[in-house]
Amino acid sequence: MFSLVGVRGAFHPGDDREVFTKVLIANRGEIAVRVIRACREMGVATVAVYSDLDRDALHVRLADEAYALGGQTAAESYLDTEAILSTIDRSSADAVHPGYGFFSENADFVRAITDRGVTFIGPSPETIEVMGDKISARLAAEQVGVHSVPGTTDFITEPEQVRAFGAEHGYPIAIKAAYGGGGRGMKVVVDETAIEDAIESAQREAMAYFARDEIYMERYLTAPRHVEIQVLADAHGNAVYLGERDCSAQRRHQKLIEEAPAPDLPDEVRTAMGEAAVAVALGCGYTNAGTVEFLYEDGEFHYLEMNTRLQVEHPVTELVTGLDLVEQQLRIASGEPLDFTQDDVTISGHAIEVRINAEDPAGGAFLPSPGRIDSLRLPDGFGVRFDGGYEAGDEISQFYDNLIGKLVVWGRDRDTAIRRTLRALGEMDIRGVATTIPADVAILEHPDFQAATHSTKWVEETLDLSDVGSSIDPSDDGDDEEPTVRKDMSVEVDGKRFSVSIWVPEATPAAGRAPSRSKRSGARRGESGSGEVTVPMQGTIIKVLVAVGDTVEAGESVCVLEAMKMENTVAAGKSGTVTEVRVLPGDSVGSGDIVAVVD
Ligand code: MV4
Repeated sequence: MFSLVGVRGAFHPGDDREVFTKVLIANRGEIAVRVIRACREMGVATVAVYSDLDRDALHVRLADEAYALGGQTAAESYLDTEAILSTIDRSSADAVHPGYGFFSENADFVRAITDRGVTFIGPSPETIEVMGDKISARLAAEQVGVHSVPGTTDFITEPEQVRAFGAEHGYPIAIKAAYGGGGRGMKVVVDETAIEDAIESAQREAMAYFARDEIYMERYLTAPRHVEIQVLADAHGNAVYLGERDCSAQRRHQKLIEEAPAPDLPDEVRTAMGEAAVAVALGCGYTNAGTVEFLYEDGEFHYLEMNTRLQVEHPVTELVTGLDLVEQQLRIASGEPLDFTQDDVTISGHAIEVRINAEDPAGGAFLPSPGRIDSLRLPDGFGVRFDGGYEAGDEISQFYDNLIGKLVVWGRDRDTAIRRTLRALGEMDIRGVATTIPADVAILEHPDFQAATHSTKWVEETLDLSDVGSSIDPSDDGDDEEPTVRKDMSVEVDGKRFSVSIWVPEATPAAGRAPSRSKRSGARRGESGSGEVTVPMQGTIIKVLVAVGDTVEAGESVCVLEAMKMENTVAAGKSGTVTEVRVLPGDSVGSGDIVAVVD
């Protein structure tokens, strides 16, 4: 933990406004680190929370105070409301920053903390609820004259409704889950003959994912770009837009690269989209930082939904506007009015963010690659920023989002920014886990990306990743480093964490290195010869591929698990007969849960 020299409490050179005294960050990884940094600059004390696996994580090391939540999985730790509420009490934090994911869009959590007189750094629970429901979010935009893709806000009950819509608007048609989101359960109807099947499978999937089977429809845009507007709104009725981000380079709803501004967007579209986003924000009483998502195709934009949180890709907006969005969030949440207007917002140059995940993109597979980061060399130089959640020696756990960090690069124009991003990626060297860097390089070097002719379909349908190799070098067992003499350790006293340093003789076994990742993953593979088929991470079962009595081979898929927005097959560890199947599609499972037994 750092000790801050100087006086505690918010200070702003040149004025005497007060924000918060102590902010609890209800998150982990890079976003927790990002928030801690902004708080430190503002003179606000920080409180980290941590799971058992994160006792020594970077966000914990950087915060002024840190408290154990207990547990390993997100559900047992970062999503344990009671554990977080009691940490708020113990630490006397006066505000909570939720980061993204976890409790960031959870209205019940917001009510629970505000009931205790603690401020939530985000919008009101009512706004979160309106935007969390697809149809009410669509109606909220419609009310202020902002149009979604042509469609209906009625539930589909009869195939005839879809046939009539197709006759009027044409095909393809998207059938979506009314209480869904994230593209899950969306079905595309290409012509009249496919209506019945699409309705049936959309309802089935909506039920499996969201436990409600109401569906509605829209015209389906075949190759749109994903353009989103960053907004800031204060509690005094002021709202501004801070330009847009293009997030079209995505795979299975997982964004890979984002940029600002959106390339080749006509200025009048940019302005109209910004004004539409502000209208939506003001219309729903929005406060704090938010993002309004649009699809852009053939010169027209269509409202999609509003994200009521700070987003992963917020730094590209920071680089082109010069504004610190987390600082703005704290000021807004503490009741300050925005101290600038729309006319003061200028966009300079171009920014690109590359998400660096611990996933192996070899052959386009993007398989999770948890493990210890043996070494981490970061790029530097003009226009280069790295927002990371880990340092060398830290462990990427299978239980959480595997984002190692984000490389965010500024250039005076898009070409400069692309070249600089490639240069910076070339300097980066991560050992011990595979990373998405080879796929990021393939995207940035591709003529379609450079010409900005790509759409949201491009990575999945056009980009050929079959030649992309793994970033992990199998000959490198990570054992070539000398052990360090000083050891920094943490002790926990009554659930509160303290850092201590001890110096140990180099030669004692206590100073020995942790086993290398390759050895440990070998051991993990050894365990999988058991007849109990377990899931490697928390998620939702979307398909069960075997039934009791089936014979399976070792390595054969038993079910499909959706986790971290990706489909993962869960394979049998040994050959034999299936004697038990313990899950159904739609079931939520936690890491280590047994889905089937093979005898
Ligand atoms: C669409 C669409 C095309 N037409 N709706 C996917 C996530 C969810 N938020 C909405 N999504 C889409 N809705 C109509 N009427 C295409 C997508 C879509 C998409 C949207 C944004 C970013 C990436 C995407 C990838 C595939 C599909």
